[in-house]
Amino acid sequence: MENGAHTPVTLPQDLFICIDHVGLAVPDLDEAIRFHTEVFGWRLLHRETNEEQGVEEAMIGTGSQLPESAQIQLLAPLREDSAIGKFLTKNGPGMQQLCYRVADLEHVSAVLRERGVRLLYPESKTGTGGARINFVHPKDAGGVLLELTEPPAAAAH
Ligand code: V0V
Repeated sequence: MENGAHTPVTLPQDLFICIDHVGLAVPDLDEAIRFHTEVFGWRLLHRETNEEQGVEEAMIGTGSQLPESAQIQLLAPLREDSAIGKFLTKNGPGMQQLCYRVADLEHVSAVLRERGVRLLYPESKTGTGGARINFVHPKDAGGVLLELTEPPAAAAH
């Protein structure tokens, strides 16, 4: 090193806050909620229909308050030609996605695109509870469909 000067070190910056949830494709939402609450003891935290994504979904958790709660998202198809409908036809019920929480989806999307990672949508879409969401193609994430979610400001940690 010249003149004993320190070379500036660029530390990696965190892109992801935590695992927000794991998504399971299920054929019947009511039956899946019943099974996961009655047999596994999860709590039903939230339920909604997302027409654009073609899903009826429920968030179940280990507690009513984040960040203590671990979350699983149960995803049932509204239509056969939806992402979940096609997944069920091809694979049957099971793990469909892994979702990372981010603080700034636009920033993280820009960084990932710059690094050659394909995001499925040019602009973010609306996800559970009003979150902003996008997805990384499974071919660019080691065979895992990766969702990125930026929770609404009030719910963010
Ligand atoms: C497909 N592939 C997967 C996969 N789906 N790999 C891992 N996990 C998955 N879930 C693989 C598949 O095996 C193929 O590999 C390749 O990707 C292309 O698959 P495909 O069958 O030709 O493609 P499609 O038409 O099934 O589309 C796959 C994608 C689609 C990922 C593009 O599912 C999509 O747009 N997903 C994003 C939206 C979504 O999932 N919405 C539902 C959740 P080979 O065979 O070529 O090697 S909505 C949600 O999460 C909400 C509302 C929320 O969280 O708030």
